[in-house]
Amino acid sequence: MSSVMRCGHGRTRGLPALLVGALTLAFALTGGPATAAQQDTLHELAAAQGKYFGSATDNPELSDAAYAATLGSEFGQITPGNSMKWDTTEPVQGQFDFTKGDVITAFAAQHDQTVRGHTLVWHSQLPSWVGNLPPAQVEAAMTRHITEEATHYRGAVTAWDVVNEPFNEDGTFRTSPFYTAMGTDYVATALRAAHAADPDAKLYLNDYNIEGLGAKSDAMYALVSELLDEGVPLDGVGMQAHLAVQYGFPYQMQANMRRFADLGLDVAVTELDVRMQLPSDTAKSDTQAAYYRQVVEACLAVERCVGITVWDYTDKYSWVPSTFPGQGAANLYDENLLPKPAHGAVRTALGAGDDGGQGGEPGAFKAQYRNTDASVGDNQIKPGLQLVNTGGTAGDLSDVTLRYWFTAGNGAATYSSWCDWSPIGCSHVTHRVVAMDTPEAGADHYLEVGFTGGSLAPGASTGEIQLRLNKTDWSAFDESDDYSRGSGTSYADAPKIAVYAGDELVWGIEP
Ligand code: G2I
Repeated sequence: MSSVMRCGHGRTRGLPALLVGALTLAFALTGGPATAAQQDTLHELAAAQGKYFGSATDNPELSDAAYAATLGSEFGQITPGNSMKWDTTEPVQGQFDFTKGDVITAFAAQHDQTVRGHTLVWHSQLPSWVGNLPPAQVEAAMTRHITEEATHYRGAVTAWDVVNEPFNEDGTFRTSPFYTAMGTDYVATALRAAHAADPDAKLYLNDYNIEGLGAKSDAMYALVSELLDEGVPLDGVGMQAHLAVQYGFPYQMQANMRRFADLGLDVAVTELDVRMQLPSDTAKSDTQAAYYRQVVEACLAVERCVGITVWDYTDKYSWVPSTFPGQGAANLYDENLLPKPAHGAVRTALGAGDDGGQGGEPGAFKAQYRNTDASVGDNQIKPGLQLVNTGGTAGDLSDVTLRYWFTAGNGAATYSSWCDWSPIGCSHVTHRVVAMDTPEAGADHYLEVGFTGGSLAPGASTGEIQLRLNKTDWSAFDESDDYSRGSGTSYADAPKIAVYAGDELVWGIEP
């Protein structure tokens, strides 16, 4: 069966000057090296350096398919943001509920990820019954809680934040039901109980504002030194790293990590984010990217720094705006799950692009689709497509193609295809109809869309490409069963539209 490629008639609409400028720039970088392998994920880059790269997550977010896809693919470790906390796991004394945490560990198992358990003993998100216990009963309640939870998650949780946030800012011990009942001994008691329940888990103390040298990290240093001297089971220190553009980078983070490492402890960055006063602008975004980069560099420079966890990867699910009104934009990906400059900075710091001179990596892309054609039985098929660069580096478009699959039905076996409009200019868009050698359900042909060259900046989209095709005898289609067709009339991620970089499938599922 023959297939036909025809040029579209470029119907160009007026564009705002700013947009035209941005697109001209985006398309200035034509050419570039041929691409061969799919872009490494953040975790793959970190793993190549002997570290993990992880993200916090939470149960409600997992029903967001696009969110879960990136969580499952880009990260090698996850931490439940809430689901293993005391108020969730033992809301009533002696009544344990691990349902939510089990969802997290199952997700991790499915995606070959490790899990950091967070957290066994903390003054916050603590059910009121604990605070209401007579002090003499708190130790038994704490030990029981730790024992039940750490036993339940044996094998599924590789590291525990056993005690979270034990210190005030000045380095004194924070008051809590545990401190009130047991004094500073509660920390050693908690660690021993966790070790007894799961001897294989790495046990951590975790806190914020201990990333740099200072009174609070000095207090943590003194505590862990003492615990180690006493032979208390302790494997590491977690530095949360909730940073803010307006407060500066932690003082001497690398030196601080190193002093803990020199005690024989692991160090982990456990909750990294970098918030800012909204709205974001270029200067704040640049500072944020620099802070993320500096954290990665500090961890890479200290062998005992085992990995980095971001406190969720997207602004869509950040804890920041509700806690610090007017602040936000703290994460590596924006609210639309598109990578921000900080993402590129992390990738670069992790060594992306160090390809030994073998040539660049293909871009990471996704396809979005909207239905611009309500009629399933007329003589034209009119998909709206857009291509988004989901990677941290500019994506070379010269060998990128998209496929939209459909069934031809009766009539002529030759086609015309058209690009009706796109902000990138239809003259940059190529398209043709291809007959499949082996038809599949809902697919015996596909519309293939490509580009004459150019590149897409990290996070950028081509914007809408309005496409149209017909048989040369203008006979009707039946689109109702077409593989790639969707009914949504606004743009959404389209897994049934494939994106290829060269021969390699980089997005979507083929029929
Ligand atoms: O506050 C940021 C983090 C600081 N270090 C310890 C972490 O455990 C802490 O995580 C946050 C969670 O990310 C938030 O999601 O802890 C907050 C509470 O301390 C969590 O927020 C709570 C809300 O305050 C509740 O209203 C809500 O019911 O999340 C709960 C579950 O969505």
